[in-house]
Amino acid sequence: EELLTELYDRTLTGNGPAVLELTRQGLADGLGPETLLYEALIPSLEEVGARFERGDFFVPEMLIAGKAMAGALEILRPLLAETGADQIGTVVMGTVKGDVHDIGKNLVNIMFEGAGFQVIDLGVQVSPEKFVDAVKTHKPDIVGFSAFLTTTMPMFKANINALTKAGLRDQVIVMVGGAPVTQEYADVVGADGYAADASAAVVKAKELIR
Ligand code: B1M
Repeated sequence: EELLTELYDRTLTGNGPAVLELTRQGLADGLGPETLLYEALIPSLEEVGARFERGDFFVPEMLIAGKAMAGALEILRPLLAETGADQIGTVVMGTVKGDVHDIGKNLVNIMFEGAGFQVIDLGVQVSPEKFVDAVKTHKPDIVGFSAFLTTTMPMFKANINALTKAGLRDQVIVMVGGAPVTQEYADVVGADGYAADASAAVVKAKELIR
């Protein structure tokens, strides 16, 4: 599919307007939102990351590619979240302190909404105190922590410790995820659930609230 290749290329070079146009065009041509996501946008950002690691891309390139993808995600959001599913639970989500990556977290939120969860998004750089306050206020079924850097993953443990100290650990299911996170790491910090991507996160969440 030519359009998917072009969408991949334009995301890679961070051409925001072209990415928006191609996303709209793809939908008009009958391509599903999942196809655009999993066959163009996400693979393109993976390549951006690979180029960054090799030193072929720098932070500005990573930033504009991320912005281009975020724009496309806003077009896809209503389509991915619209299923008419019954409300099945509440999730508080945030990217941990020290970490500004939010595209993956936002995608998880969209999928949660599509599955019938009410999502309270605390944004990025969320401190343990802020997570604790939100759990107290909203009494969610699940609290989700995203971390995208090996240097910010230890915040999972800090967040869990803060919940324990506040006497809330037993009242909420803790889920963790993000690019460098593994099931092993999730087990080590004492999380209740881990998922590698947004679709798996929904499956896991449904399993855990049962
Ligand atoms: Co940064 N970055 N970045 N970055 N960035 C990564 C994450 C990196 C892997 C790139 C690389 O080297 N290959 C690398 C981390 C290496 C590591 O620690 N192991 C990295 C780095 C090093 C950095 C900086 C330190 C660079 C620097 O300044 N020298 C810096 C850190 C800033 C900070 O946070 N303090 C930085 C900055 C940035 C930008 C701001 C420029 C931009 C972010 C824009 C934004 O998010 N608004 C950016 C980008 C775009 C990336 C890459 C290229 C793409 C991330 C992305 O959106 N992917 C990324 C490379 C990569 O991931 N391969 C990279 C698409 C997204 C859909 O996937 O985020 O994995 P992902 O989310 C998935 C899953 O992880 C999962 O579901 C999501 C959807 O399927 N998931 C969950 C996520 N949260 C979950 C929670 C769950 C369950 C599943 O339960 C609660």
